[in-house]
Amino acid sequence: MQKILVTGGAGFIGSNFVHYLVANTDANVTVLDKLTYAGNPESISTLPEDRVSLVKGDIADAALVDGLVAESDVVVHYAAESHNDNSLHDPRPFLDTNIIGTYTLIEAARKHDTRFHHISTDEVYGDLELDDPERFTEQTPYNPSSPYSSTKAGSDLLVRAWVRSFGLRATISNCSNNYGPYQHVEKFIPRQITNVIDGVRPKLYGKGENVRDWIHANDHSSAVLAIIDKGRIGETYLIGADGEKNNKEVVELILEHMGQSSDAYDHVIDRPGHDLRYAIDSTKLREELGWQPSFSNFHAGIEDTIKWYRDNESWWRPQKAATEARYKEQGQ
Ligand code: NAD
Ligand code: TDX
Repeated sequence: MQKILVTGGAGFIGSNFVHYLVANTDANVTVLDKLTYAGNPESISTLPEDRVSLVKGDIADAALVDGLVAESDVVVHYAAESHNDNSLHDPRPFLDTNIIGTYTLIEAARKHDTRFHHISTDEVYGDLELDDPERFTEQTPYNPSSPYSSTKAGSDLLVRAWVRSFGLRATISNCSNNYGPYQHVEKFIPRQITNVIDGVRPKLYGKGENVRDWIHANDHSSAVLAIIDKGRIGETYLIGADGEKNNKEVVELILEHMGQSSDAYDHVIDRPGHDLRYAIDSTKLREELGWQPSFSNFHAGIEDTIKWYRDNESWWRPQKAATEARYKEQGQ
């Protein structure tokens, strides 16, 4: 039975992975999470206590991290400051967690020769034109735009250097935009769903032409497990499910599924440096590891997600007013 340390396991995607591990493996899971504004212990509180334990702490705390990594067979590193808009207003926590935190973890993994998987994002590759026939591949040069994506790029490069210089047994995955339950209401899809529940019109940045390549969080989790089981050490795998949609289409879809007129949204000021389009070519992951996404119907996935936010208001309500107050200050 493997002992897996999941950093950021009380966040959106990390908690999805912890649920996925409990359902699909016999692993024992320890979650290390600082429980920032983005972490919620309720996201994993229904899981059996003999399978999952939560340690509240910072991934940049070297002594704490050393002890936890020493007891683990595998580390899966999700913890991060994750929101682009926040990084534009206060970049410092992004450096502390995404750069120093990752450095602290890989130093411990090096010392204890522990298998390490680093979770990253397609945003490290910058953006594409709307009509570019190419998509991101593992060979695309790094070209991050925001403080968030530049710290994620920095953390990826640290992991690569530790593989080459110190023989760290690591893999990296760069995934596209995730959606599904337990996502913080600051993010695009849950923000708009909970706005509609509150009788507030959705807010579209700029013209709404920006394209994101959506993947259900469960498909991200199944891909990460495949990489841990079968991925080659030192390799990077791009994770995506061919889900390109522009933001306007997504807002219209949410409004339609929630019984509103599809034009009942407002345009607000654009995000500075707003990446235009992300698109992932996941051929390597599919051909080398035989992975396939199971959520191919975005409409059905959005419908389930809307239902989850309707049914789980107690999970998101405490964060909603403060999140909207922050956006209001920024004119968004
Ligand atoms: P999230 O903000 O929902 O969760 C982040 C979690 O990390 C929270 O539980 C938070 O408490 C924890 N955390 C933050 N700083 C910490 C620290 N210093 N020490 C310990 N824990 C800390 O983020 P998410 O959307 O679940 O993203 C998780 C990972 O996936 C990130 O590395 C992100 O870059 C990556 N990613 C996200 C997406 C996406 O669409 N959301 C896509 C690709 C990659
Ligand atoms: O109110 C909004 N209106 C709007 O038009 C918000 C919150 C966002 N947007 C736009 C900006 C983006 O084009 O929607 C798109 C998605 O925005 P976010 O949910 O903030 O995601 P994004 O910036 O694309 O980054 C996400 O995917 C990659 C995650 O937050 C990152 O952690 C991940 O690395």
